[in-house]
Formats: sequence, structure tokens, C-alpha cells
Amino acid sequence: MLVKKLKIAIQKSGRLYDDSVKLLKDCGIDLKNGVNKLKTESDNFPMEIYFLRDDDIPQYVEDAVADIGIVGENVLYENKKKVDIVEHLGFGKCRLAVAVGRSEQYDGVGYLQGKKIATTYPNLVRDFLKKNKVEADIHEISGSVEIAPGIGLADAIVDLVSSGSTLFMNGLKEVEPVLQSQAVLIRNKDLDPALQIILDKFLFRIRAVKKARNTKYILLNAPNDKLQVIIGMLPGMKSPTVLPLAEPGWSSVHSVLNENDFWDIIEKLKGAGAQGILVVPIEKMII
Ligand code: PRT
Ligand code: ZN
Repeated sequence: MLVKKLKIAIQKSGRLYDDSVKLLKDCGIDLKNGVNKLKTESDNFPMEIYFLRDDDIPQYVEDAVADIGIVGENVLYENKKKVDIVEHLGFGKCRLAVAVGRSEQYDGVGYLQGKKIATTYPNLVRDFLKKNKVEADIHEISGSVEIAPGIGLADAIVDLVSSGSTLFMNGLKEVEPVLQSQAVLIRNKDLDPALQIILDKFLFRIRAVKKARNTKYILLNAPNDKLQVIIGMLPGMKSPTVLPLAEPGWSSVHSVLNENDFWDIIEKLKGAGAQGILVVPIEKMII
């Protein structure tokens, strides 16, 4: 019997490439001699990998040339293709934002009324202006949007921002968010049930990897008389593991911590008398 393979489209090169390949790898999916080809496959998971330009990925998935794909929400919403989002992946984070010259007095979206806006995201800008009941002239350009105000092509731009240094270097300031974006896993709307089973396995692994990325394993030593207070500070998966140390009156406590609460909790633990705190990354997490 021919084994069906799930076809995934990922970016060929660019900002999402490394994280997409790493996600597959962290999910235990090995790629055959993968780099810079149109297509490769995995030898330990029923998956074929297509390397494409990010802008083409939603269309390929809508047309079922690929079953699933990894793409930024910015590209997905701009292209308005009919696909399902099945998982937010937590990388490729950026925002689409309005920016104007640094010395401009920006006093709200009304500022944009009657102005010229340069962007590579005309659909998203049109939706944004409509929602805010502002009429402006959208100037679609294909790249280097940030130079448009400086050369007199536009009064404002709408572009992707991550660190903000591109805007800064071009004398611009970010004034209004349009969309928060990150990489998402998308799926063809009529996925074959046999392929859905493979996708479910892949998703199970993605979720275990994502969970582990946000979580740290913590080991610490605690005096027994402080044990209850310290245990109370640790959320853990169920409850922490407590083992006696060779030194009388002391125990070793093992637990897991959420990345976001990390520094807060570490400080409290130290304050409560914990010593020898070790924090280690977790590779996978299945709960
Ligand atoms: O060749 P292909 O078409 O596949 O790639 P591309 O050149 O269109 O896209 P690429 O590789 O630049 O970005 C792929 C995806 O990464 C985007 O669609 C976003 O979802 C995501 N992403 C995350 C970003 C950024 N951060 C980002 N900072 N995409 C682009 N930028 C650019 C932005 O356009 C601006 O020019 O980086 C500059 C701003 O960065 P800062 O750090 O200076 O603010
Ligand atoms: Zn692109």
C-alpha cells in the first residue's frame, strides 16, 4: 500500500526559514539533504517539504498543491486566501504599523486623512483605513517602503517592524499598530482524513515542543523548615518532587517554571532561603 505523505510548504530562504526547519527538527522530523532545493522529504516521518517564497504559500495551500504551510499572519491576511489556521507557532513575531516622519505631530488616525501612504500591504491598509473611517491614498510599492517619505513619495508608511531600527535609521517613528503578526501553521480546508491523521501527529509534537520552549526545569536545595513555603511558590506540573539531601535538614526540590514568571519566582525562592538553584532547558514536554 502506498503510504500517504503530508506536504508542507515552508519559506525557501528568509526570516522564517531557520525557525521553520528548526521546528521540524525539534519535532524529530529529519529532512533528507534539505537545503535550497525545491522539494525534499523526511525519512522518518511521512512528510514532503516544499521550499517556496512566503507570498506563494497561502495560494499553494488553498489549491492543495501543499496540504499545510508555515507563513506569517501578515502575508496570510494580505493575500486573503481560504485556508485554516491550525496553530500559532510563536516565531517570526513582528507588527505591521503606521510610521511617519519623526518631527510630525501625529494626533491619531485622523492624521492620515487625505494623506499618501506607501506600503506593500495595500489590502490590510485598506481594511485598516475603512475600519477607522479615514480616506487616504494608498501607494503600493514592492520594497524599501521606509525610504518613501524621505524621497517625497508618501506622507506615511505602513510596514513591518520588529526592532524599530529600520524606521529609526530612516528618520521615521512608529505611531499606530495595524496588525500583530507571527508565523502560523495553515491547512487546506478539505484535507484528506488520512493526511489529517498525520497532521494530528505533527501537531501533537509541535505542541510538546512549544510547551517545552516556554518552560524551564528547576532544581534547588531548601532547608526543611522552609520547604512548605518554597513548594507553595512553585507551580509545577502536578506537585514538585522532593528528595532528601545527604546533609540532614535539607531537601532537593525539582519542578518546572513558566518562562514568563521565571525571574519573579527565582527572586522569591532566594528570599525564602532556597540555595544552589539550577535552571535547565526542557527538550519536549508532554502533559
Ligand atoms: O523571498 P520571500 O518572498 O520568501 O521573503 P520576503 O523577503 O518577502 O520575507 P522575509 O524573509 O523578509 O520575511 C518573512 C516573514 O518574516 C514576514 O512575512 C514576516 O511575517 C516575518 N518578519 C518578522 C519580518 C520581520 N520580522 C521584519 N522585521 N519580515 C520583515 N521584516 C522587515 C521589515 O519589512 C523592515 O524592512 O525588517 C525591517 C524592519 O525590521 P526592524 O528590526 O528594523 O524593525
Ligand atoms: Zn515575500
